[in-house]
Amino acid sequence: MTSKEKYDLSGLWDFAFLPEGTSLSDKLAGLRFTTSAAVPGCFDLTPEYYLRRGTGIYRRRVEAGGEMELVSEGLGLRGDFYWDRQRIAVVDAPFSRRVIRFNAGEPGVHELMIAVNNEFDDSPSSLFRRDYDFYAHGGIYRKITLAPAAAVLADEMKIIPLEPEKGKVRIAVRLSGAVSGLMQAEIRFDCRPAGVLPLRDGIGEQVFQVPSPHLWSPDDPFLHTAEISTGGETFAAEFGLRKVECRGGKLCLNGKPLKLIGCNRHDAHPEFGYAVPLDIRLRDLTRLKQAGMNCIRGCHYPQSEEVLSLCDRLGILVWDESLGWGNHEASLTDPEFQARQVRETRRMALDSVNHPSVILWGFLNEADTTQEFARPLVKSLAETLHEVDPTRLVTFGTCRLTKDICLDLVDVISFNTYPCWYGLGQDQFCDAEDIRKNLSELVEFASKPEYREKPLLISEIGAEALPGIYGGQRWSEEYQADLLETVVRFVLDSDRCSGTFLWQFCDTRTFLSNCSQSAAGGFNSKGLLDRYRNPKISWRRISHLLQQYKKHKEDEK
Ligand code: ADA
Repeated sequence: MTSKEKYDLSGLWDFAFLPEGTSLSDKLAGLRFTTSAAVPGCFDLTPEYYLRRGTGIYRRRVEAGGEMELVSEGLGLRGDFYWDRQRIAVVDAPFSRRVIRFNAGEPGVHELMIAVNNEFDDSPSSLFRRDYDFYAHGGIYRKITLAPAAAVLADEMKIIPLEPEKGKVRIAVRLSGAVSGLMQAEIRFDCRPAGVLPLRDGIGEQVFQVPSPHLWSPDDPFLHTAEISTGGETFAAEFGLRKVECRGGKLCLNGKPLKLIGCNRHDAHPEFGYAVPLDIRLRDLTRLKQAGMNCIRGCHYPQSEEVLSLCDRLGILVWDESLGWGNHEASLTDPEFQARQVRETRRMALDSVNHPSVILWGFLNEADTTQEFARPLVKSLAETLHEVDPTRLVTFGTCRLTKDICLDLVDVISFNTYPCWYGLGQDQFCDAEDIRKNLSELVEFASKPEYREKPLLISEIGAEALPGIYGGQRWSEEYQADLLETVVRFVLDSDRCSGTFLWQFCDTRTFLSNCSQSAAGGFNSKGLLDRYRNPKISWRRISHLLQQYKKHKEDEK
């Protein structure tokens, strides 16, 4: 969604650090910026502040004046924004995109300061608690841009495919600024006029026809462009014509049954934290596609615009989810937690709504959904997502399996299960029969009358493999490869299961390693690639299997 020219504020910023427990307000006056820091970047991965908790203060001088719009694409864990030492905004949700409109005062050079804090908040309303199995980095993870605020601003712009094969889409916009009363917006697709959209106080929606419609699919990821012009402003977005739906318990894309085989992928790197460079993201997703996989689950937080655009272009299907991990009753019943979850989940959906790659929306990974107290929040999150786009599918990753009492509230059943890793049967060597038995029981459960119309996904499954450890026993690369090969063969052969997201794409930093079955050395080592993206045996084994499967399918034609 573009209008005016935006200044990308990426680059070197002045930097100061306040250790854990220091309040910024006491130190603000005497702050001394002794070093520099990269934006985007994570200060707790720099040599000086390696894995430290506290407040990293980024400062930059910028030329500006009058009404301005600052966009923060994502930081963590929370950020306070100051303009000439006056606080103009607080971002209290990690990974969350924020549009900050403010008056910059007289045209000239001003000071922009962002105080980013990564201290843990363990209160029930916290969105990122210390027991999450991924690292709580401190930093500005994603781009910061600044632009003069336009007279007309686009708060929401949705292009929802209704009959994609015919090019029929619904456009819904919510504009603010100089938009009172009745107005009209001109619509163009691929730079060709397509009609006008009547607006009342900046709000309007209508069905339009895309001339020479071209479907989007993983094999042919074709993107159309839409432009909406009104009040001297033009807002543009790319979109794709594709349809995802549930049919008779199967996932279907553009009317054909879909089998999802891919990975859970943390948007993380050991050197950059969550400020992953574009080139690494492009390489990650390209090699996933080259391995024959067709999807990622963006675990466990909203994906960046950059990652989603790459998936649109590469033809990789996406499960995008809002931030949550193993949340319990205290949080699930906490009004502030509930409000924050609804707000952030809606924001995630509005930010990813025009990306054709995003076919699934999720939330609350592995929350305690075995009790009645969980249903109100699960229900309102599912309804919130369906309100943004009734054509997209909603789910959540549950490790409660057959004890889960919230599966009726979503479109797709997604089980996180770790046979032959967690729980019973800690055999030294992988027991394929045990895995098939576990998955068959889940298939049987999901085939019950009340669930059989909902597609079934194995949303997490895997085993730790320490790079370079061989022999076939637990923790070795062969053990993981044997386990994942068994899983992928089961899912490919299963008529009931629509796919799996293997846990996980690559090894990732985590915080707690207080359990003997995970996170050796502070890294979750269930990656099919190691932390620097070197393939483990499992990566080659699964890639080979998927190439064979693809060839077999082609030969069948
Ligand atoms: C869970 C969780 C993942 C990760 C995984 C593991 O299912 O959702 O984030 O922690 O287990 O490695 O144990």
